[in-house]
Amino acid sequence: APGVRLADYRPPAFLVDEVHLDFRLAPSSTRVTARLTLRRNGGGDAPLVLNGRGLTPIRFAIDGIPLAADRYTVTSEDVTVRGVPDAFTFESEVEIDPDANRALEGLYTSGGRFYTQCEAEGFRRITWFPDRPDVLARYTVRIEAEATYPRLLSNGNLIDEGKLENGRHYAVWQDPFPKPCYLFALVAGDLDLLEDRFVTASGRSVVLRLFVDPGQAPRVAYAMDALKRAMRWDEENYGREYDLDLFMIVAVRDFNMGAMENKGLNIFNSSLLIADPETATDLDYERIESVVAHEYFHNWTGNRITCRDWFQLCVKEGLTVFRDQSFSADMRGEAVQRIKDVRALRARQFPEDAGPLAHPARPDHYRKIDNFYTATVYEKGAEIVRLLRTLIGPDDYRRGMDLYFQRFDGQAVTVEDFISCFAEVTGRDLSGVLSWYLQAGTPEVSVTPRYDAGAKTLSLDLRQAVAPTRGMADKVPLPIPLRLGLLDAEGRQQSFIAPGAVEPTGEAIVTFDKAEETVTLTGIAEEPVLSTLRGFSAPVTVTVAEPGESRFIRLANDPDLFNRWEAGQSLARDLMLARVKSKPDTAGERRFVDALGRAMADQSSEPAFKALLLALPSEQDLALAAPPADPAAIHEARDALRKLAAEVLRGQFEALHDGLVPMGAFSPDAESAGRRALRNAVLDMLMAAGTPSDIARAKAHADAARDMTTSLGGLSALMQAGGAAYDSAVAAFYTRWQDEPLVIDKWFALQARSPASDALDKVKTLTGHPAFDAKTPNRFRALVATFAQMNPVRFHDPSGAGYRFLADQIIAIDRFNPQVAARQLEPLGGWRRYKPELAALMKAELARILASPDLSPNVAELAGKALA
Ligand code: DPP
Ligand code: ZN
Repeated sequence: APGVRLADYRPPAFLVDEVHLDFRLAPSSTRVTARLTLRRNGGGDAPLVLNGRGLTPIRFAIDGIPLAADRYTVTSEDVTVRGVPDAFTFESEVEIDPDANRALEGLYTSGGRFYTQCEAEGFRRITWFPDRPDVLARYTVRIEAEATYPRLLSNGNLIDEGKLENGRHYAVWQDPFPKPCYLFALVAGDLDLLEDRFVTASGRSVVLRLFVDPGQAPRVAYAMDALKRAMRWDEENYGREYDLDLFMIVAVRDFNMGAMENKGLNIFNSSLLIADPETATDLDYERIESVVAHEYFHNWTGNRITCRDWFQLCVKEGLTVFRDQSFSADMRGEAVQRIKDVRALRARQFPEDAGPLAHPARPDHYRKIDNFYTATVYEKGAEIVRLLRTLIGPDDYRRGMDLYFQRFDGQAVTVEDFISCFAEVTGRDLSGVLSWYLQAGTPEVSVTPRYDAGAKTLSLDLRQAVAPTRGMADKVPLPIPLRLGLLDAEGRQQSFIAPGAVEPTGEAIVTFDKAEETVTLTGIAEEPVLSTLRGFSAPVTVTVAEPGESRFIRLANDPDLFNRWEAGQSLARDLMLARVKSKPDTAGERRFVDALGRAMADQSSEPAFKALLLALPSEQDLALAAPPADPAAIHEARDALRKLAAEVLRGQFEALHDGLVPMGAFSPDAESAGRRALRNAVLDMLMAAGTPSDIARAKAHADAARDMTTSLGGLSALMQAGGAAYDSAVAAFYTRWQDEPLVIDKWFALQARSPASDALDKVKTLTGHPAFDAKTPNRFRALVATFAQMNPVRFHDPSGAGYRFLADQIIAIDRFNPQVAARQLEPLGGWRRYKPELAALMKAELARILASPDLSPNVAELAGKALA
């Protein structure tokens, strides 16, 4: 099938002013009547074309007159109506089957309730409509159902409700803000409610309602708290107030994505809303806080100002991720948050950008837009906004955002529109920022410092290059801001005079935008150690020509905590890669481990930061760093370094583990979470040695756990050793939590990460477990995606059995849920980075997927690209 191209964008031929929807809900036969008030946009006499998929048409009418059969043509994708006037109402009635909808797009059932998911193109599975984001309409929605569905919810304000005969009832909702149909939402069923209030900066009182499965209301208290903090934060940092009198969030068990920002009625995967100390990990709390904020922030960046077309997705997603990252940094500490965000970027976006699925943050063609909800659009998109803010400074960034909200409120915009606001307030040419959105690939930066002792200057020879990506051989140089500082040989900060400045400073931002450029810093007393790309000031890889010593100095002293962490990661990576090449640097390893020990003893640094220092680069990071990768050798090399650390630092680790025992009542705050993270991290490291006393320690850790973070920390430590202690702990965990679906997801995910040689057999057995259900995305991802993405040594089994398992699962789930199926392809798509024997097996499985009958366009697009 031909794809969609940005170059083919045309404004809509018809605009919709008003939409009246009427739902008569029934699980397998819901009737939807839609009345659209349409008018021609820009003249001409084109026929009316409305999207629709899987709809059973009952009737059509124009201006109240039934449409004759020769006036329209229905296909599997749309309806074309000929001879329509310039302004008219179009009415349609369809029947749909929500129970049979396991693609979870459009209107579907979960746990006997009704939910919708319309982004990107799900609304066309509900009714005939111009399903594109640049058609903004006012919605009035009437929902009618049996009394067994007590809550009837949609966007906006409730304007009417009542009882009908036969025990039926109805509700009518009206949303005063024009919106694209992807923001439509409907929920119906038996739900419990947690209610609160928020008073906005201008003094308006907003009712906040979180809806959950019966009995779960106390478990969304944290989400409610996060919501109120996010609402305040957006007022204080972006001047944005909430605009309706009611804000609702509904949790649903079966959901393809994380959460959805439907106007006034967010719908969340229950894993991102429900939490209590016993069942949720600190990571769950952290993600709930950030996703609640993310979806709330979309009310302005996404809803009030939306995308002109789906190519502009990053204009709402990249920007909103940057906003939620900034919020989390304010809530939890900037350095730790930044390290986590960069770690996620490198784990997900860098491989994407280096492989066959690489695409610009603003792509220019696609087959299925569902396939472009990617790390590049979201995470790299956020990095570009951050970089823009670094380039122009926080004050001009805020001025540009103010102008953006003022100028484009109520409109559907492009990336160019967004950038134009910052160009206007600064008077600067920001075309370089646009280039960041248009080019795929991670820029590689190299820095060669040259110190002139006589002149007291440091010249930096800077180079940048981006490897060619599909369809884009030549890249233009990009503006790259390098935040940098200098240390002396003892690790003390050295001042310097930045290019173009007169006063000495401790830190400066040097921006270079040419393929090669030399900049000179002056006034430097002694030969410096360079600390560059502080805070990861641009999404690039950077290589500095410097003595090996420099990283040790930064690891011990850099006032920029990101770079302190980075120095440790980089040292550990090189040491492990040396082992992969069978050239271990034992002296270097010992020196690194000693440095880690000193960092652990540093009383001035936070436990959360220490936990991040101890988390050595993952096997996936190492595979990316040194292609062609040999996952078995990487696994061994990583274990060896961890084992050395466990042996050398045993006393220190044991003391930390004993000293960090949680006391008092559980609190999800960042400081307490940091202590739990560090305690788990030292236990995990000790298990690399895995002596009988370590195993006993892990068992005691698990047995005494009163929170889920500690409990899973104990279990995963026991998993490293395997054996009876692990088996009985896993069985006991299931017995205890079998009635908590979100915890059982964790139980499946834990076992999928097992490094044991029989892990794949166990995973296969688990697909037959009574609690396994591939139709619930959370459960499917817990087992299958965790195995493929988080267990490299078993996934890349030399026999190819891991690849075969994943391919079988993708083919099976594609029959009913193409969106989720397509997202599982990434681990196979990276085949070029693996050693030839493995690459051949991975390719063969991709080819088998591609050849399987009745493949969805979602999977076909990505499997095809991965092989091309
Ligand atoms: N728009 C959603 C989000 O990223 C994804 N469905 O918030
Ligand atoms: Zn989003």
